[in-house]
Amino acid sequence: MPSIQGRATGTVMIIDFDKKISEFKDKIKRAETIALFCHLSPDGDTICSALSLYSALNAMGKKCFLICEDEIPQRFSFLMNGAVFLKEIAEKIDLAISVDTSNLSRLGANASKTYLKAYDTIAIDHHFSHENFGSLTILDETSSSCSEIVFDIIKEIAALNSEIAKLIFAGMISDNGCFLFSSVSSKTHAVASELYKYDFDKENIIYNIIRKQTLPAFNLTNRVLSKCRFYEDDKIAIIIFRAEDFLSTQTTSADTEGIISRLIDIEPVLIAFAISEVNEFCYKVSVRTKSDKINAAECAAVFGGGGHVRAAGCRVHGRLEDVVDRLIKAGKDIL
Ligand SMILES: [Mn+2]
Repeated sequence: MPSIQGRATGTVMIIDFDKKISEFKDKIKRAETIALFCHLSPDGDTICSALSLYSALNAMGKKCFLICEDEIPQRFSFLMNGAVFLKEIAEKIDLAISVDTSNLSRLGANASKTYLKAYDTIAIDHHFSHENFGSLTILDETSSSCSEIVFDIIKEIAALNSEIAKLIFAGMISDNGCFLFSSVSSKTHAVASELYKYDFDKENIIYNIIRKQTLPAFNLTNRVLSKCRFYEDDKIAIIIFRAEDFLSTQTTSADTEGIISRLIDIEPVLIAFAISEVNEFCYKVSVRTKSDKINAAECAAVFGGGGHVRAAGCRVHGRLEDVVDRLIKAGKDIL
């Protein structure tokens, strides 16, 4: 955890924030073309961090691009306001900015194809596991979302408006469970309080991002929860999304989001795993833990993944039952 010696800019605690912001401004000033990069399997935080910067930088007259190798989930389409994400971009750009991305592999093929080939690079992030890969890094591991950091950056470079406030709010609640998670701090609420000065439909954003469920996703939830497995005196819970579950409910792995939180809410459960079949020998795994004392990121790191203390992810290769056995062992090791 970084010590709080950086100037608190009203909200964000970043070491040398003033220096970093002035470097940020210099880099923006020099760049004519700017590309904003979201991580693979994009979530609300990375999408909204990118969209709000896109809006602010466009208003400054910059030529901006939004890049994400993976499809943006349908549930976020109400935030796009005409913006279009590209899967890749051929032209060499002046400035590449990654948001909410802890390491370069999270940018997929775009990391080497575009990000590293840009004349200059910036990384804005809040992951503990952040690997310094940008020529300028603006990092606050204590922030409950990357969008909160972006909020303080935008305040320094552009005028806030209701569109940007809406995006920042949407990004924040995507990562902090609508202010329910332990990562929420007085700083989080201070940012929210500033956002509420602008006119946007909070309830609609909360419905669209947190509460809304499609009928196929509801059917998928029912199907997999009924087959939930418990291990280690019910301390470890596992749900498995097989290819046939997706097929018969007409869903994809994008519809699994949030289902894992149903497991961690069960009283004896301390660690929850959601295993999602990519193919017969590859599984995408989400890890959730009940308290800060049980480190999900440490567990995911065993398999080359990463994330936060309470929520992390990785890919595990092998036959399904072997994957389950290895996860139970890794779970026992962090208990
Ligand atoms: Mn995030």
